[in-house]
Parts: sequence; structure tokens; C-alpha cells
Amino acid sequence: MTATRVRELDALVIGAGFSGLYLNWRLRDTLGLDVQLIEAGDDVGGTWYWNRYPGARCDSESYMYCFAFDRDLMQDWEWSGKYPEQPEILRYLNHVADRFDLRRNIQFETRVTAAHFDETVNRWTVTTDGGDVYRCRYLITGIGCLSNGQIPEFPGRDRFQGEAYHTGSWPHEGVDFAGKRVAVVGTGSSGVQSIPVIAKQAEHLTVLQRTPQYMIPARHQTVDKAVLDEIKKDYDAIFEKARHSLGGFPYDIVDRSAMAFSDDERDAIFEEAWRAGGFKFVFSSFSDLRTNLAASEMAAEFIRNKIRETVNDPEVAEMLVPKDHPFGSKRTLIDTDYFETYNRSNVRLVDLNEAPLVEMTETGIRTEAELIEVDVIVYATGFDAMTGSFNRIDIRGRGGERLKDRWAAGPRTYLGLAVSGFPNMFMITGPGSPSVLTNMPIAIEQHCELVAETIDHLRKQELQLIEAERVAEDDWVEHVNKLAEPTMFMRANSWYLGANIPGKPRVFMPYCGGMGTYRAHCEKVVANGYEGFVLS
Ligand code: NA7
Repeated sequence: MTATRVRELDALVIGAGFSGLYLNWRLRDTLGLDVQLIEAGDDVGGTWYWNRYPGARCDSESYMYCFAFDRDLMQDWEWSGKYPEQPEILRYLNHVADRFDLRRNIQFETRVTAAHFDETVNRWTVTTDGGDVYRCRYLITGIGCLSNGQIPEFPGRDRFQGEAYHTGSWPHEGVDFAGKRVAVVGTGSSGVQSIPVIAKQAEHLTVLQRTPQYMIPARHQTVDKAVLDEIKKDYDAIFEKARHSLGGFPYDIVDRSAMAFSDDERDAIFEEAWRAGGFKFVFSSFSDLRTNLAASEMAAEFIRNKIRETVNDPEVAEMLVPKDHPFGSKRTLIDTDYFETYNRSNVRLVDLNEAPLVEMTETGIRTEAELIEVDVIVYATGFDAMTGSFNRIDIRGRGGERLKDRWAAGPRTYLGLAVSGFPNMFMITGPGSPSVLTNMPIAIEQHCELVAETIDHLRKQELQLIEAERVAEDDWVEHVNKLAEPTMFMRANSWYLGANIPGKPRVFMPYCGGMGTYRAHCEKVVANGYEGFVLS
């Protein structure tokens, strides 16, 4: 019997998406640490490696959905569309991996199964499903906020004899829908992006909707190279603005209440933002859409009327009109031809509130009203967001305490970055940080830079440990909750609150105070000698 070889490292990073790739460069190439990345996929890309469903695209404009740490990289890369499509983002991340030689210390097709903090040596012991064991000073998670795909436990789910896919683990070779009867379950971002594309390929498409959604048109188009070149001339300033903004975008934020205008004036402003498309509708129309129910209702009514104008059949239109939650309470969706799709003769909408889903059968989906026979079921049913990917790993801190137990009543972190009792563990875009409420690369770069700066500080000061104080963590959790309380976010059943997973505690997980405010807070923490942390 051979003894397991234990590899000693400075840092182990889990995940090779945006976070892992950047950390690799920061820690390995700028700090000179011995770093190992562990990645479940067989290549880089993270979210963009897994989510290959038709129509998958990012809702951030492409010129902002990229790294800003290297000027030449920024100048060289050419995006082709206003919004980057999944294959293009994946090409970009592969390009980054090649350009900075980031693959050589990534172990692919491997999952971290456990990470235990060993107090006797102040190091983490990390084990993988391949039987490897690593010991490292720093453990850093770049495991994404939406990585643990969920298919609800529909009765008879495994009985279905046709093809079945979850959007978040789409086959690499693609799916041929030609001549097939398809059902899509779920109308969140993934459903809304894939439905128009599948409708064009399939013989027939049935959409099973539980909650109708508010959507803003993307106004997707190819990018004019001249426009991109103009942006690039000003790239530093544009990114600097985004770094200190609310949502990680360089948009001009208005400071005006929707209540302060006449109906006509307000509609004109909404109309202009609607024409521009995308998140500008949220950030550049009125400032109180997320905080004032009456203002939110005005945006909601504007969108409801757009749906009624777009969908030909008034009964179908009414089924698509969201009424049970305020605008801005769930993630605002950005769509391309979603509502238009219901004007096609091969598309049918089923309202699961009228006729709830009962079971899957060998041939399809049975609701209380009918059996819908299909060849393919696409589950666009979302993720165990923010904490799901942590819960898959047996993470244990001081005294063998499990992170899963610590978070049993909802995630508790300091700055969304660290957890008391789990020294030298950093989370990139963890719960309690701006993360999913921002343009992710901006949030990711901020976290990765903060982690690198912190590790550098510890090394220079010849310190071994950094650990969040329990009281700082409690205060942060309270702060995060207080910020969310008056917002629309608390008024819907959303994955932000864990409401999409049966039994998951209802806690608002991301920090909603804005990227700029969060960044300033972190800078203050560092300036005050890592306030809220114990360094030893
Ligand atoms: P989402 O946004 O969580 O959407 C999941 C959808 O699946 C949503 O419409 C759900 O309806 C529906 N769903 C979930 N469970 C069920 C059951 N049991 N029955 C019927 N319908 C169900 O996931 P996405 O993948 O679309 O998007 C996730 C994020 O990824 C997105 O916001 C982007 O940031 C990228 P519900 O609304 O819960 O009634």
C-alpha cells in the first residue's frame, strides 16, 4: 500500500472561472506564491464552461464584462456584440488562460471534497475526489454564486424516457431540437434566454411558467468597432467609474424620484430607458424603483403594458404579466424577443398556477389539467444560489466546526469574504458581498485584489493567520440585513433569499449597498489595520 502523497502549497484556489483565473495570476505571478487551482470542468471558464444552453448570454455589456488588470489585454480583445454570448466569453477566458499561461497549475476534472483547518500547524488540508491531498496556508474559493444547478424533486422525474437537460450543465455537443416536441420548465434568466432560440428550432415548444417576470429588452446588436475603439480610448476612466458605482457599471446614475413627475413625463423617461435597453432601465431612469413601492409599481405597470402591446393573444398576454411581486424584487431579466415568441404558432404557454405540475411520466409532464407529451424536457429551474456550492464541500474550521452547520440558519460572513473560526479562508464574491447584484468581473477583481493585498501584508509582517472576529461578522450580517430590509428585494420569493430551495433559510444573501460603498468600506477596514480581523 502506498501512502497518499501530500503536496505542500502556499495557496489552493477552488475554481477556474473569472475568480480563479485572476487569483492565479495575482498570487502566482505577482506575489510569487506556490498556487494550485482545482477545477471540476475539463477546462477553464466556470459558469461559462457549464452554462452552454442555447441563447446563453451575459446581461452586462461586453466592454464591461472582462478583466481590467492588464491594459494590453483590454485593448487587444474585440467583443463582437453589445452583450457577450457564452461561446465568446468562453473564448475570452481561454484566451486569458493562454496569454498568461494560467493552465499549468490547474488540475482539471477534479472536485475538492473536503477542506479542514489543522490548528496544530495553521494550515488547511484539502482533499479531492481523485484522492489527492494538499496542505496550504491559504484556502480561497472561486466557486461561483450560481454553480449548483437544481432540478426540483418532481414526482416521477426519472421515469421520463425522453431527453432531459438542466441549463446549467448543458451537453458540450449541443442539443438538436429539430422536429422535436420540447418543454421548458422555468422562466428565470436561463429560461427566458433559451426559450426564443429553442422555439425557432423545435417542432413545438411548451413553456411551463410558475411566476411571470418583468423584463427589459436587451437591444442586442453587433458592436460597431468604431464605438468599441472610442470606449477603449477611455477605458481607464470608464472602469474607474464602474468600480465606484452602484452596480459595477459606468452608467450615469440619476437622482430623481419617479414620484416627482407627471404621468406623461415619467412615461417619456421610462420609454427612453426602454429604448436604450438593458440595466440602464433600472439605473438611469429613477433612483427609487428598488426602494419605493409606489415607484416600483409605476415601472411595473409600464412593463405590463409593453407585454400587452407585444403579445397578440390577450389571454396569453395576461398570463405573462407579473402581478404577484413588485418590479425589482426578483432579478430583473434582460430579454431578446421573449414575449414575441408567444406569437409563434408552435409555442404554447402553460400557467402552473392554474394547473399545477403533478408528475413526470414516461412520455412527458402531467399537470392537474393534462398530460403534455414531449421528446425533450429542459429544466431551467435555477440554482442553490450563493451557499449551494459551499455546502457541497466538507469545509471545517477551528475545532472541526462545519461551515454547513455554522450557516444552518443562513450564511454568516464578514464582508462576504471571511468567516470567524475559519482562518486564512477567503471567499471570492461570497454571501454578504455585492456579488450577484453587480457586474461580476468588477466585484471579482475587487475581492481578488483585496485577498492578494492581504496575503502580501501578512507575509511582509511575517504573520501566519488572519481571522474574522465573531463580533465583526455579527455586525456585518446585521448591516447587510438592514440594508435589504426597506428594498423591494424582501418582497418576493427569490433565489436571493434562498426561497427557491425547499427548506433553505430565508436570508437575503448579497450586500445591496452598492459596489462603490462596499469598496470604500473595505478600504477603510484595511486602512484601520484590518479592522474586524485578528492577525497573528
Ligand atoms: P432562476 O432565476 O432561479 O429561475 C428558475 C425558474 O424555474 C423560475 O422561473 C422558477 O419559478 C422555476 N422553478 C423553480 N422551481 C420550480 C418548480 N418546482 N416548478 C416550476 N417552476 C419552478 O434560475 P435561472 O437559471 O434562470 O437564472 C439564475 C441566474 O443565473 C440568473 O438570475 C442570472 O444571474 C444567471 P419561480 O420564479 O421560482 O416561481
